[in-house]
Amino acid sequence: KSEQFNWDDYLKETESVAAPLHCFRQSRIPPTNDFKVGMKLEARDPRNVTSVCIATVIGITGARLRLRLDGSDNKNDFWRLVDSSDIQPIGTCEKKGGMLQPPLGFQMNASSWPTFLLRTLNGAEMAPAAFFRKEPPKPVPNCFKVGMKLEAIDRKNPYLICPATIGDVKGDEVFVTFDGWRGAFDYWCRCDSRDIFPVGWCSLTGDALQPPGNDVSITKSSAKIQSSPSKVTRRSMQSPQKSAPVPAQRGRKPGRGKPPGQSAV
Ligand code: MLZ
Repeated sequence: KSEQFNWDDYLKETESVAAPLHCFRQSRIPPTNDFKVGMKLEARDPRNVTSVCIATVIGITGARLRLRLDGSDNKNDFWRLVDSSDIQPIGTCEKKGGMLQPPLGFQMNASSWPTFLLRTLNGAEMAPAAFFRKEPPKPVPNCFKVGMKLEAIDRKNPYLICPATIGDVKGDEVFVTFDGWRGAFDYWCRCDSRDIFPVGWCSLTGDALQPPGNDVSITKSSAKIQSSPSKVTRRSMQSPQKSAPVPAQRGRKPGRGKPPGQSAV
């Protein structure tokens, strides 16, 4: 097995198909990312979604920004696409008659917020309005089918985009299963979620697509794994049981949807 992950080979190996582009709420050509580290913008607080806060661009990855809310800690960074409706230029909130809020977990006394806000915006480099892209329209209806392949954000490690398979479909929702991780990272999301991407997305944006986990075809390759010490180490280090035991199975309906580990070879 070659170390470099290649979708064409992988789709053949797994005898599966990529979910069609029109199923996703993503632009056909990923939006260009002109943002620079240090720029400030307004962002919806992911932990308190009715609040609009000031955020700073901490990093750039493909079509996404790594964001940190001003006045918050460095443990709650989040990632947003440049065409996300969760971000907007500074001034937008006020223009709409809203008020900028301190983030959940604001590290200072709440009474110091107005002063903090003035200071944080003073002399700040504000991201130009032209850098924000329009969010693509919602795809209707849900056209995903069980077994289709995609690239999806690992919500437990949101900087990672990984190969995934549709494990189940129910109404407007899909069950995203991560190949080779035995269900530990799987989740249900709406079919118009901004966290799922068509096959090939990462190669277009320059993001590093994570290779599938090592728990591929547990039964078939178990003998091989035992005989190879390096594999045992890698496997146990990444073992989903260690990092995330039972809760990942929540929401998974018994009987339906292939266990991702076993479906991929
Ligand atoms: N090294 C971490 C990341 C796993 C990422 C899985 N993505 C589907 C772990 O083993 O928990």
